[in-house]
Amino acid sequence: MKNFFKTAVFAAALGSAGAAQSQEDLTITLIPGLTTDAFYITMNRGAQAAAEALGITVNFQGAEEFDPVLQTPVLDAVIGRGPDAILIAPTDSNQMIEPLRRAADAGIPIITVDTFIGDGMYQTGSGDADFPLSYIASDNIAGGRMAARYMAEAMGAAGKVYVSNVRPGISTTDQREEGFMAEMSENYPEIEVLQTQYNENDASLAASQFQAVLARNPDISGVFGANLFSALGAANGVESAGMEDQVTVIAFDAPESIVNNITSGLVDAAIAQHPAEIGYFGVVAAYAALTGQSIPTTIGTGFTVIDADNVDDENIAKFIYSE
Ligand code: T6T
Repeated sequence: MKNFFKTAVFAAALGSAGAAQSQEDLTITLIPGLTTDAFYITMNRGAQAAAEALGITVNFQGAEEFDPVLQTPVLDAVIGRGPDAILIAPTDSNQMIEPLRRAADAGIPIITVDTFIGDGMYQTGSGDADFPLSYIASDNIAGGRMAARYMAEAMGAAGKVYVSNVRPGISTTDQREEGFMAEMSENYPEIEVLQTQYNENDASLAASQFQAVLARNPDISGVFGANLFSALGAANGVESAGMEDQVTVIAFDAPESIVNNITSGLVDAAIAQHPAEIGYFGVVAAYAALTGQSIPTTIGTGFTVIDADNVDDENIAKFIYSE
């Protein structure tokens, strides 16, 4: 059966199943990219707030590292327990397609949060990865562009920078890098962007990579840490080298430690995502689908830029991630 027809049949089945089941009995499982990351801990806080508001259950279950090889058995175990819906941050846009198809084939509706599979265009009737019902996330290309603009302004629009990133194949961090590169090449011809350094989500590796880039480029003037661990590592590397005054650090994500680094002047700005919003609206979207409502195929959430000017503002506190 073509994907499109499968989806249509699935949506019809979902409507009647939703109507038949008592709403209080609904159980949704949220599978994060990894369990020990303040970004996903905050997402779960939002998900639990929505679960409480709706009187349903949301379970949080995931692997300890951001790795499709570790996420797949977690997903298979969740499929075996048969929740009413799965919210998942797929850890690889291609490698998680087949594991997620097993959930869809078992009749479990899927919504992806934070990251996507395929090209992130769902319910289109084309491609082999359009079967999730919705994608709820930050606009990561726009976020990468924002990071580039903050970097360029802090550096006086000239100098040498690089991106510290996790690994290719992750939709979010790929798009941040893409947005960052596009903004730099379109608008800042005097900024040279060096080769990206991939750190496997390991802050220590990201820190030592800064030392290696510095050894090759003593005039390095900026690092963009494209996610929480990349940013932490980049900041630590800059600090160990005593280069705070020469190097601009722009962080994606806003855990407490990065916010402290803004206060101390080590990090110039953090692009804070709104993970609690992603979790909250993920659960609401799943609930809506399970109770027979139609839902948007994408829901975009916002950003808040934290820098020295607003870091102590009381309205900013809610955007700092929970640990
Ligand atoms: O930046 C977030 C998330 O958006 C990304 O997909 C993976 O890394 C984080 O979880 C931060 O560590």
